[in-house]
Amino acid sequence: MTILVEQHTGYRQITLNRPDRLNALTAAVGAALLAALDEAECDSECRAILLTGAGRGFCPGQDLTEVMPTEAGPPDLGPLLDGYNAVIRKLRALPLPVVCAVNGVAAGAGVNLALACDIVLAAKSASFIQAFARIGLIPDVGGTWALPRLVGAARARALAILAEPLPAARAAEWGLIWQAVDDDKLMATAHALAARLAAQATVGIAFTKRALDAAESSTLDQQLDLERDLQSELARMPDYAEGVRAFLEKRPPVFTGKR
Ligand code: T3D
Repeated sequence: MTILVEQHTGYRQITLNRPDRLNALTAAVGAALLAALDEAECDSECRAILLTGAGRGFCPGQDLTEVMPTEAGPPDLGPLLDGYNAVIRKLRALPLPVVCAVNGVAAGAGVNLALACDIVLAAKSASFIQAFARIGLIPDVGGTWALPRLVGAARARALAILAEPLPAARAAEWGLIWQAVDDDKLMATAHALAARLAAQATVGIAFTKRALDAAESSTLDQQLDLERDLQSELARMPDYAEGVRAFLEKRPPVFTGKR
């Protein structure tokens, strides 16, 4: 199995599972990941996702043994990238929060897969390498989009062109990820976060994702209108009623995540 899916109360853990190759991506892994995300979305009990990797690495990007130029000619990377891009689009549009626990080195498309998730934690021993320049490519699967937005133009350019490893602690300091965590605490921290998110107001989180993504290409006027519309819709949701009631009754809210 190239990926593993585990059910937990309120969330699913998806684990990239090719540890002998540090969980390198193939077309089949991309398709399995997409199917797992589709299934999670269709499960009304699933209110968050935790993505991680098996073994000592998170993901070193494309499995390079599968895209070797041969005497017959160069590989056609277009269809392969269409498959990975579908996963990136899915992660961004998923109406569920996605936590990524980067358990070890992330390189190439593996970095940009992590950056498409909503909250990225990394083990302190992990590092992020935009390795593409080492093999004559550009950052793909959303890398050129995400990098400057997360760390600014100067750092994005140096990371992309130099392809040097960025240690997890510095990645957090620069705003590439949310938090660097002691190695032995990573998975416990990630599970606690996924469980916490699974108990939050799910539709509110989905709308927050939508609004923040829309803001990347909106004017202030457009964004103000979108916020008004989404907020008006949320005010009709049971979780809003519960949140206000719980506040007034001085107790923790019990959100259902239902519409
Ligand atoms: O090309 C296209 O289709 C377009 C799409 C491109 C998207 C991309 O992701 S391009 C970028 C591809 N990735 C890389 O260039 C990174 C390659 N890997 C590395 O540079 C290093 O492995 C790491 C820095 C990530 C980790 O180094 P280290 O020393 O911790 O581990 P290692 O010994 O290099 O790797 C362990 C094993 O995993 C090793 O196999 P072996 O020798 O034990 O049998 C290694 O070959 C394998 N492995 C690591 N990365 C890949 C890989 N096998 C296939 N593809 C990989 N990307």
